[in-house]
Amino acid sequence: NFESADDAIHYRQSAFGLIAYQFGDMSAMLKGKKEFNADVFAKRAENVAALSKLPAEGFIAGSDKGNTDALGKIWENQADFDSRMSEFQENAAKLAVAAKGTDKDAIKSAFMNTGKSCKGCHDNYKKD
Ligand code: ASC
Repeated sequence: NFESADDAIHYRQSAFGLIAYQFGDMSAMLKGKKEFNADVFAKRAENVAALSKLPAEGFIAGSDKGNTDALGKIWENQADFDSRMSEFQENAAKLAVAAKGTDKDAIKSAFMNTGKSCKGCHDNYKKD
């Protein structure tokens, strides 16, 4: 339980920041901006799968007020938000599985699906 909206906002932003780092590194490898290292990639994907479970707890009622890009719409569409969050977690788990294998197309497609989960929620529920 958080003491305040600010604490909840800080918590979820910390988790998203760690997710973004993992994601950025995987993206660089898939785009050929850095050498693809299967072990590092698999670790990043594992990290996202684990980290994907964290942010939801930080979206407490009233925490659209403060230093946040989260829109109040989240709490008016809680079921949709929750299902998008679950879909993100499922896609991240699938990416972690694919990343343990050697099928680059499967890895890329699982990565794209996870990215779509990120973007889908941002487009709907994040200030631009
Ligand atoms: C990232 C990042 C996002 C997502 C999104 C995916 O690396 O910071 O917000 O990917 O752009 O479409």
